[in-house]
Amino acid sequence: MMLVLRYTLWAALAVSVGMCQPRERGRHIVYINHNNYPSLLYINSASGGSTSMNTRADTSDIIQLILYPAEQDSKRSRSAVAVLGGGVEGTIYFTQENPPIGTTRIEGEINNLTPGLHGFHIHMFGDLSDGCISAGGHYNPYMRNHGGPEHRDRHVGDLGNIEADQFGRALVNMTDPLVSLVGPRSIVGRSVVVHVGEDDLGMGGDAGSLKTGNAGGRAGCGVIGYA
Ligand SMILES: *[C@@H]1O[C@H](CO)[C@@H](O)[C@H](O)[C@H]1NC(C)=O
Ligand SMILES: [Cu+2]
Ligand SMILES: [Zn+2]
Repeated sequence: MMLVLRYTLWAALAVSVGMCQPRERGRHIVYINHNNYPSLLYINSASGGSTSMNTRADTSDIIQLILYPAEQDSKRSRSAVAVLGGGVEGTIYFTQENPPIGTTRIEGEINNLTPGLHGFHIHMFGDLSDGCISAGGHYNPYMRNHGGPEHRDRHVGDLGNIEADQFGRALVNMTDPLVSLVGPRSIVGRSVVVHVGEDDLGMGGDAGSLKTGNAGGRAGCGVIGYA
C-alpha cells in the first residue's frame, strides 16, 4: 500500500496527526494505493473540512508516505515512448492522463517476432550497453512474486503477453493500473522487453514461474523516455 501526499506540509500534518487544520484554503488531495490499485482520500481544508475516503485497506501492508512539491503542472498528462531494437522492431507509446495514480495506456506495434505469445515486461534498467540483458530483471519495487497484469501479486513490470500474427506482427493496446510515468513507480528511464517465449503469468508451478514467468530469452528491448 502506498500513500502519496501532495501539496502543503500542513496537509501532511493534518493527515498524519489527524487533528491539525490546514491553514491554506483549497482542496488537498491525498493519493493512496491499496493492494496495488489506486484509491483516493480527499481532504477539503476549506471551512467545512469534508473528508472522504475510498480505500481497501490491508493493514498488513507497508505504508509509504511521500511528500511532493506542489508543482503547478503536477497533474498534467504525460507521455513516453520506447523504440525497440535488438532483434525486433517496434515502437511502444505510453500515456498517463492523470498522474501520479491514473492508469497508463500502452499501445504500439512490434514486428519481426515469431508467431504466437511473447512475454512483455518493463525491466528495471534503461541500460542496454550489453544488449537487452543489461536491462536487468523485471521492475519490481514492491518485492512481489511474478504474476499476470490482472493479478494482485505481480511485479509492476508484469504486462503479460502480446501475440504476434503469422507475419510476426503484434499490436499492443492495454491499460495498466500500476505502471506510472511519474512518481515513485515511474517506468521512465527503464526498459520494455519482449521475450522469445510465452509468459506463464506465475502459474507454471515452479520457482522460475514466480520470478520471470519462464518467458525465455529476450527478443528485443527499448529504453523508455519522456515524449
Ligand atoms: C486502444 O484502445 C482504445 C480504447 O478501446 C482506443 O481508443 C485506441 O484508439 C486504441 N489504440 C490503438 C492504437 O488502436
Ligand atoms: Cu521480461
Ligand atoms: Zn515479472
